Amino acid sequence: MTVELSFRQYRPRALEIIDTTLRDGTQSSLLHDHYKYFFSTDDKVEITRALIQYGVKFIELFAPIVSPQEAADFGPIRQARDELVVQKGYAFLLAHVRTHPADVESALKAGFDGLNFYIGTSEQSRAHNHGRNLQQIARDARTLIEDVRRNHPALVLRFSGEDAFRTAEADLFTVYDELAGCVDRFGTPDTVGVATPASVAQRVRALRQRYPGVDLEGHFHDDRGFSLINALEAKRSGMRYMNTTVLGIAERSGITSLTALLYNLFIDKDYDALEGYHLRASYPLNVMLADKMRKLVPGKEPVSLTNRTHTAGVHAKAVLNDATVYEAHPLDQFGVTESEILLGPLSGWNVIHYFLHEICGFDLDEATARQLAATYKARVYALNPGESPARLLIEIAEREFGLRAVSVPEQYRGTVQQDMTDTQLSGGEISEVGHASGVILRSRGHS
Ligand code: HCA
Repeated sequence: MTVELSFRQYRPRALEIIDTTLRDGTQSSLLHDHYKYFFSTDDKVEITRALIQYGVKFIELFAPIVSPQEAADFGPIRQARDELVVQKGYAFLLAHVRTHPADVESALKAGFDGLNFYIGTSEQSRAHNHGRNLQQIARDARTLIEDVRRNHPALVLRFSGEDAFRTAEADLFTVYDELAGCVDRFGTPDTVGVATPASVAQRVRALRQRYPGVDLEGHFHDDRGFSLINALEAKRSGMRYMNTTVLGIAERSGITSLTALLYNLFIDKDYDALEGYHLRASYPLNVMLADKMRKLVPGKEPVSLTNRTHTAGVHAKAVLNDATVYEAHPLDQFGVTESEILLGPLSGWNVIHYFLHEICGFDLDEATARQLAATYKARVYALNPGESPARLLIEIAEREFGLRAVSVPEQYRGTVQQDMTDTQLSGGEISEVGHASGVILRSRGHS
């Protein structure tokens, strides 16, 4: 069964994430650094499911013309989307297309819900990328997009002047004026990471004033470390659509991290923007992607265990008394808790691998994690209330798979504290589960 819904039937929320983990995310050099190179079809399906479960309604993919593999992967991704429609509502699959008929044709044939057109508009792009002037860009884009609009009125269409923040405002207007009548959104990609909060606010204001009927979409690269603050500023200035990726992975140093953005909107009490997002799944989402990339959730990602890890003696002691001494933000509500990351009956092998490898310090590979996950899943349903899935998993790992935690020199044991307390949970004594790695997990309900 193929489900089709028109964008015209959808009422956009105050903030719509357009997640591009499966497009710009796969352009991340980090995949290469970790010898992963690309996501498998299964990875893509799992990431699609996780994003939709999280509440994302727009997922950007490469146009099928990019490679036979991308073309082949669209079917399984769409099927995963279709299977979640009843439970989570419709999610739109958008093709990232050059303003070129061949890209458009490949996406239309595959059955995408929308097209994200782009072509460079900055001087640098015009001179060295494609050689067209502004008038040619505007005319060609209009001919192509009007044609798509006429023949496929249900599709959601976006146009981006690539490198918009090095494109003079007047130049951007020259192109966008031609297209305002035939697109749903204008993108404003900060392709090379030159934007600042001030220039973002100014640009968003100017575009909103000139095109009140067209929504705006942001895409902020992190070359200066501003991708998060720029996205927050754009949202504050009235931008509704934001490109993100899980963990912020993308070309070069990446773009805005999905969970970092929502976390900060929560801290800023912009609750309207959070409608429909399953915030407690934030950390599990980060863990899943990190594990797929064979790395840790980076320390610079705000929704990370690192932010609940305390090493200085003074800090660790104070946190044992009361976590708020060194933890100001509600990380538990974003899933940085043992109860949330870990270990229910539905935990996938990625989470199991992460827990055993990164938190418990066991030395295990992916294949072992998969086998262990199967054993764990066969037994976890038989646990009585109050029995700990984490304890069950550790027992299976140690007794049946002979795994041992990597040993840590005596003097460092107990000096690192990861605070996994779920302050939202009621009941259950707080106790400590020490591991040979030296990590102390504080959790409720463990004996
Ligand atoms: C790219 C460049 C892009 C496109 C963004 C967009 C950018 O990888 O093709 O289509 O809005 O940063 O400009 O990611």
